[in-house]
Amino acid sequence: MPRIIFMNDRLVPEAEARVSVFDHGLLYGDGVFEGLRSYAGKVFRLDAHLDRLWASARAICLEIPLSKAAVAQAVNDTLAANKLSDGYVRLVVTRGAGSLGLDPNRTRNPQVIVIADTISLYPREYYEQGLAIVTAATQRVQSAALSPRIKSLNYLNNILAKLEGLRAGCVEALMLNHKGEVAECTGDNVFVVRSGSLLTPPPDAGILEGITRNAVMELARGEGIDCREATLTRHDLYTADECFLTGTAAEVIPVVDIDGRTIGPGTPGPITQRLTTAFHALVRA
Ligand code: PXG
Repeated sequence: MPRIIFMNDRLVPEAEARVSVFDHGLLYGDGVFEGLRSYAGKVFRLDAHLDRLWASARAICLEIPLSKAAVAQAVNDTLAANKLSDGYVRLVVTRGAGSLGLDPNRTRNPQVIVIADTISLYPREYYEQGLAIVTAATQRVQSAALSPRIKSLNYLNNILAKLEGLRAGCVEALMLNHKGEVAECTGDNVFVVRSGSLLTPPPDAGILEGITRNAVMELARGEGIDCREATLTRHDLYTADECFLTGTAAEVIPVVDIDGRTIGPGTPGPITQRLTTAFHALVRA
């Protein structure tokens, strides 16, 4: 079934959804994006995703030529046009077509694109048994070079780390910042449980402030679990009682092995399981 894509102001069949080879999104990775999910016909935290998209755009001086309300409508229309009630949405805003050369002032027409598709999930056994991950040698880019808080079309830093993970037989890889502190995984945030407290690196560790991360922190507090941001080292992860990752695609996924060290008893822990259950209830609420 060919998909229906939203491009700028209308829905078009996949075959007609085209961007210029002169688009700076293609030429330089100059643009921003979001990955969203809908559950039972409702997009999870749509406003938070739009706020983050607008913040990313602002940080790169990119003016999105539509209102947030119009983009929200486009997201819902695209899901409906593709008859998806449980789906994955990729929202992309490119700098638009321009002359060769970096100058963003010599571009026109930023492209606003909404793609809706089925979501390809990690196999069930990963959730039941937990993931093994490795630390990538590729560090997170320093914020002074390119803030990891910008969800830009420039994902090579994460892709290089992902390649390292895949070469080691792992579907995710842990990334450290330039100080050697734990930042996040290539497309997921990281949490540990230590003595009953839930800990996750702060935004200034060089992370994307995940929407799933924030939802899980709220859920933990609602469940009476002490939850805070903390600077973490690999040692903290190796010696944690539990570890899990969060992300739009992965939701909450347990980690039971990091760089060959077994985490806790090597099975998904009780707090991880509680938060997984609470997250499933939240997205369907
Ligand atoms: N860190 C990074 C670097 C990410 O790219 C997250 C954390 C988790 O954030 P959310 O807001 O999703 O909880 C991400 C999110 C994809 C895809 O298609 C990638 C993400 C999310 C959804 C889909 O690769 N990355």
